[in-house]
Amino acid sequence: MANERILVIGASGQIGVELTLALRSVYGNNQVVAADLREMNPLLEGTGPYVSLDVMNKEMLHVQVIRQNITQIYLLAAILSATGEKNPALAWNLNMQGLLNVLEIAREEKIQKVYWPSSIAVFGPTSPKQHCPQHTIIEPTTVYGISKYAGEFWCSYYHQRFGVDVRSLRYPGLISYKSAPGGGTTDYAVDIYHQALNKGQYTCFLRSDTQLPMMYMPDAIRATMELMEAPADRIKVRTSYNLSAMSFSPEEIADSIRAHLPAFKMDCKPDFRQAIADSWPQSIDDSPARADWGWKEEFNLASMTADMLMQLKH
Ligand code: NAD
Ligand code: AKB
Repeated sequence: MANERILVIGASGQIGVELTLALRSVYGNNQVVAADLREMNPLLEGTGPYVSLDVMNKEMLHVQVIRQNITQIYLLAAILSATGEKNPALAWNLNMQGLLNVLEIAREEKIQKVYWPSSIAVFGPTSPKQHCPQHTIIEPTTVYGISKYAGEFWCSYYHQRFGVDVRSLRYPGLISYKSAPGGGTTDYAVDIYHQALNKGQYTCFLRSDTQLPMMYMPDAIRATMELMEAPADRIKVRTSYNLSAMSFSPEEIADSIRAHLPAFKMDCKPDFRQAIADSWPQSIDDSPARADWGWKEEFNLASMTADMLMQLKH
């Protein structure tokens, strides 16, 4: 473990900040190199090495991997669902070429492990709405979902064909208090807590009864670390594992906030993101993740809300 050198690409983003800090606490600050196109997130300052890097520039990425003696790569740079619908070509380019650059360098440099997240966005309107299984009809209707589904098969291909140990999770919407979300359809479930505390009011861009699968960031980080630490023979799904913790609608999260802030008010003005949300399942069956490497969530809606409000008040 002491010899691992880990590169986190997209380290200044919503997941990247917390994953970098978690990896540094396990592997050592200097063993985890944070990399991003944008400037270092202030929460990473003074916690370890940072390089400015564009994952689309394969040569620059290759040089960093060799120069830093990298043994594991976590690729988090991507364009998410809502931003992707505004600029489909850009989303496809980054989400696909970024992954292919990493997989190819991982193959050439015999990188020990690669992590790349997929999303519940792979599922489309023809997938089951409730308890959507690991293996089912998958016909995504967003460019983000199409790029994630294609990416899953590239991961599986590099594993079967070249032996690259690449692992992946289909995250649900992630809720966090440390760093802001970056252009997804589930971002309302972060903003609502900020607005509840700052203004006592929130206007949601989804209909109040829109159920979506969600997860608190500490569970998502732990799932990622547990997946990556599991022995290779326990990883039976080489596309991407379904992963689940809770499902709720805007009215249910608002009710959970009212248990702490009774005067909180929410209204809804659905926009283009409603169609994206409507195309996704409302709940996910993640039994293969539970059976293969022992996944179990810790947070539900009530315990997440209590923690979010407590953390954001400080
Ligand atoms: P984010 O937008 O918050 O962060 C992405 C980071 O990548 C940003 O800091 C951005 O500057 C960086 N980046 C963009 N282009 C880059 C480039 N060319 N080179 C280097 N860095 C670049 O996204 P996130 O929410 O942290 O998501 C990370 C990954 O997890 C993505 O693959 C996303 O699809 C996936 N995911 C996220 C969620 C969620 O709810 N946050 C859910 C499912 C899947
Ligand atoms: C998004 O809303 O785009 C992401 C996701 C579920 O992949 N949070």
